Amino acid sequence: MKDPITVSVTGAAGQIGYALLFRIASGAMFGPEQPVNLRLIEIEPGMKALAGVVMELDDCAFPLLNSTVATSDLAEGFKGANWALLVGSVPRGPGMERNDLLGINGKIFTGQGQAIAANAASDVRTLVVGNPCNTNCLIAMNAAKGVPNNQFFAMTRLDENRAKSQLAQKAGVHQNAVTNLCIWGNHSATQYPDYTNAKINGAPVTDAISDTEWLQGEFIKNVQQRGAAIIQARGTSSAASAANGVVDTVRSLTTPTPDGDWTSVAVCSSGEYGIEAGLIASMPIRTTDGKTWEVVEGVEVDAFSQGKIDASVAELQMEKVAVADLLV
Ligand code: NAX
Repeated sequence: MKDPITVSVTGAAGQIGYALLFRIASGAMFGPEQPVNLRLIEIEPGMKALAGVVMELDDCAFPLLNSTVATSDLAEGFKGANWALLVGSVPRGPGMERNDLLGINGKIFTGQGQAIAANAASDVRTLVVGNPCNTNCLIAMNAAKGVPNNQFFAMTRLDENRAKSQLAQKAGVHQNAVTNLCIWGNHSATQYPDYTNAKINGAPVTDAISDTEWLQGEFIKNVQQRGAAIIQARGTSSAASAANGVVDTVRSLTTPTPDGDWTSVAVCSSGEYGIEAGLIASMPIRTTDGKTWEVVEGVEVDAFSQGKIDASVAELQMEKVAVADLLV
């Protein structure tokens, strides 16, 4: 048996946590031969529910689950973590402005970033899911002194998966036929699902879907608004598909990307594609060895795409300004 990987998960008693932990423990995230240690982090009011989740994990008798810790102490929670999955955050309440939310969550991600730097393994990779995830990731990255910026990610994989399904359904093909789908920018309603570079069965999307008005209108809107549509239908926000996005993101960052393809994840920009350096922006990413990743270069950005990317990056710049006092 290999040495276990230690995975810390915040918001572990929440709905995404409930859909995520069992998939990590079952081997869906790191494969069928990789044992895991789970370190589950909740705030005090969530600890009772978390105890119940731990009972259920015990009751699964997962062969790959080596140990489980449940705690509200960040130092204990991030101890030895190889992966920190930051899912927990405070939801936007009635009358709360986006900037209020940024400020409240910002403080949480400062503390978590510091605790990661002080307690996690040196190779720790952090994936932020809790919204607003790009800017929360920016805050955690800045607070985690000594941890390289290229070990921080924010999740846009659920958006990528949503976009692939939308295109596949429109074209009448299986979703496996859709590749090279990049989500650019912010995980928000300004995100840009780039159909111009996506492929269906290896050919441009427009070969299979000639309805440009749909591609530039309804398709983009459907992806941007999918979270709201799920809340309206289900009465609560996406959880299983979000947890699946987390599993997919980690798998993509730990296994080689298929030749010629890429995946979407928000990373710290070094100025690629004119995106301001230091912002956490979603871009096309690939890994060759399952450890190091790179931004795919040379993806064509036409005028339509550029306008959409600029709008989403402008929103990220505004968010950064709103949390400037937390980025010291
Ligand atoms: P829930 O409200 O069900 O669960 C959140 C959990 O986090 C709660 O149990 C709460 O006690 C805990 N929590 C709050 N503050 C914490 C802290 N400081 N430390 C540790 N735990 C803390 O939300 P859920 O549906 O699980 O969603 C979690 C987050 O994911 C939300 O911010 C949500 O907006 C975000 N999402 C992000 C997505 C993405 O693609 N990036 C998609 C799905 C989801 O909307």
